[in-house]
Amino acid sequence: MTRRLMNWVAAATMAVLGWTATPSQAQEWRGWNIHPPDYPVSRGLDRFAELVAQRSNNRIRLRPYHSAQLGQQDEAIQQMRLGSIDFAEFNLSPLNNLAASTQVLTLPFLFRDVAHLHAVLDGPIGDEIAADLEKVGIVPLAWYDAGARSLYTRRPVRAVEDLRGMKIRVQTSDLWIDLIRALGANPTPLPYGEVYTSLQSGVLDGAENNWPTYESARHFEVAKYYLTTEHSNVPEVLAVSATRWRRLNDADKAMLRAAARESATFQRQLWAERETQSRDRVVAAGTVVTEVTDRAPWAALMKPVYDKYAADPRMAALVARIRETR
Ligand code: BDP
Repeated sequence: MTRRLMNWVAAATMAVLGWTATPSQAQEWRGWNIHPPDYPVSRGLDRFAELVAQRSNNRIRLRPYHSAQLGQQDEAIQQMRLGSIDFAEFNLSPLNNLAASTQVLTLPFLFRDVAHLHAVLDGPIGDEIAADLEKVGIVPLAWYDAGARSLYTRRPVRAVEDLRGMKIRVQTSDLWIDLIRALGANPTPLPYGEVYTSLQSGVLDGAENNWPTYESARHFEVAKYYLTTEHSNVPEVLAVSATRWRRLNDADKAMLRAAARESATFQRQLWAERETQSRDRVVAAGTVVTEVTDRAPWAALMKPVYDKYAADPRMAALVARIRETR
């Protein structure tokens, strides 16, 4: 590069940075979301956008793109790290391989109930995990609910033996691969958008998810046996790209955090209602539910998962602190 060209590039870069950093300049942010508009996550994001527009006098305009219009989750995570997506709502599982501490939130049979999960997320452990995500370019602002995940299959499964060799879809996460393997099944990582057709064609024997997703993605049409294993309570995160975050002043950061937390309170209420509604809807449509009343034998099978993912001192300490959280 010639010196003149270098000077020009430097001047142009400063102009761009200077322009975006001007607080009075209106900015439009692109937001990624996998769910359809009426889903609790989507309504939470819409609320977040409204609050930020009001409180910034329309200076920061958040535009959530619902229904995976901006791509599947793994691509969206990369785009957010590169700064081409400004905010998003992600399940934590596809972040497991990127930020190790997120794995503790995915671990099977760890949380006693929703109140326990909230106490962990909204306290110091949540802050610690958020700091790790920030290091990889994803700045968490609030935690959204995603309920408990259970297994569902094309053929009836009543006991763990029935799962042997079945191809079960998982999200992109090594922990999830080991978890499904520990059940004797065959874990198959696939993007969310391919699950329906893969269940339909028999490429998959089953998948696992919460009631609202099983219902909204219409997986109940192609895998009608739902077994309430409730094996993971992995939550979700509302986050902003580090590229955007770095350019905000402290007042805007505080405003965005408060708006995100308020949207999470709203999302959590909607979530609780939607879980029951979704379950009722799929049962009315013919889903056969098998209740798992004793989860102890399922939890016992998870020993290799804990041995692998909760063994190093930091992880072991996090798990112990989670168990102690009241
Ligand atoms: C849903 C989550 C979504 C995930 C999806 C999945 O809300 O973020 O992408 O599961 O399994 O429950 O891929």
